[in-house]
Amino acid sequence: MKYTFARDFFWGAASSATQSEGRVPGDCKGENIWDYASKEYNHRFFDGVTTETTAKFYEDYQQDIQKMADISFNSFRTSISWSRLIPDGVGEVNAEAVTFYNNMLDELNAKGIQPFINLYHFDMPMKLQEIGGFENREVIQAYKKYAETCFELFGDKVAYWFTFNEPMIPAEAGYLHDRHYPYVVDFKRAAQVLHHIVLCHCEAIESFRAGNYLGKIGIIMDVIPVYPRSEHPADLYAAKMADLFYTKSLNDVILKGQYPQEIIDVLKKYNQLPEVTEADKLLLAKTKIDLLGINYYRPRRVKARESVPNPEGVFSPEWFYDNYEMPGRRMNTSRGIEIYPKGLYDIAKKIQNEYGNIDWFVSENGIGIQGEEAFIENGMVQDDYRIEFLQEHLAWLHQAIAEGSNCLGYHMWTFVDCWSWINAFKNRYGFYRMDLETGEKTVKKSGLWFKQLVENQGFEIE
Ligand code: IFM
Repeated sequence: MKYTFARDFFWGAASSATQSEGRVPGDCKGENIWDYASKEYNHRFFDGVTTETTAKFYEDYQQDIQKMADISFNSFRTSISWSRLIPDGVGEVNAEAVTFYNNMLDELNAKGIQPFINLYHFDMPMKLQEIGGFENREVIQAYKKYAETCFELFGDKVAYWFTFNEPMIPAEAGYLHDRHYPYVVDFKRAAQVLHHIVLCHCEAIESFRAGNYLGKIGIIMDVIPVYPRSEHPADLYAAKMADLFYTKSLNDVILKGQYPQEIIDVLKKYNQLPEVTEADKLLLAKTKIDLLGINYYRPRRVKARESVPNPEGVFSPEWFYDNYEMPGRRMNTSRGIEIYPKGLYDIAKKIQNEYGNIDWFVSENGIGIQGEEAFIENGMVQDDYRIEFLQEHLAWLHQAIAEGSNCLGYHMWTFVDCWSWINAFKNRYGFYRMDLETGEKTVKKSGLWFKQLVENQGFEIE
């Protein structure tokens, strides 16, 4: 079977500033929450690796971009580090950062690799976190100013902008589930953080439209499609609630301009509603994006709860469902998550049927593997599992496109093995392997397969 994609399909990979750039003396970067947390809460990070040691993109960007060209990328997403550009979050702009981002963007454009630039990928400047981060409404104006600074400085080099990567995560992981700094556990505060993030997104889009910048702007969402254990009404309710909390609430506000009434009702009932003003509602209603990025890694399988939640405990979406371990599910044991390629098709159908078939692309998809050195033969990681993963996901994506989905591209996570939040370098995702001792970056078998894929505008399997 042959899978052919459009000639102008975007092919490439995604990364982020904090996960790839690293630090060098004299870079004048300000501290962000990850620089701080990976030192102060070092025990929470795999092997104690901090943000100082990432994929060295700040130093290696020229060679790295050549390596992207070597495997035929036509696009690449990264983010601007807010605390590199504006070390205190507000105020003075760091001239070193302006030079770096200008050079990096020029290099990408010169190599025919379209830069996709994201403004916020989990990395709040520490100075702003000290006044409450996204919990503090003042930070919305700081973010707006940061976005405007980026549009002004780099607008002539960037055609695709994104306001946030996975906007749910800073709220959910940082304010409810104790994974990201500031390690707060409080649903109502998480909901307020999420609402303020959504307002930041809207404000940045307002500024982008007002400035008449060239190009398109959107947002990158992580979507975990939900599947109930059975058709029993209790399992269906569990699935509905998991989807409402983690996906629909955010998708609806971004793509339909309002929070679903069901989430308002349930949060009111449990006294967890964030503060939302009438002016906020008007802003949400009028904000429209041009392009949606979807990060897809796994499904969420759920069943009806088997116990009653502790009424004195911390309110959370998990009050309404239990996770379900489906017999025979196919696991990526390195990450403890299920591999389910059809999930990508299901997402595409949802966008098509429920969200106006908006233009979108796969902004992340990938497989993180621990101990990948075990697969090195003759100096190259023989990652056939990654090629298989790509083929299976692309086959489902191809089917969705054949059925009318407006999917414009596919970005893998990630270009070269990089630092991950909490897991640091435990799981490797890249098309290139990063040797942490020598800093050497060598292509994996999947990188060469990807090159063929792009050059042939598709692939064939028997
Ligand atoms: O590393 C992350 C990225 O920052 C956001 N999406 C998931 C990736 C892999 O875990």
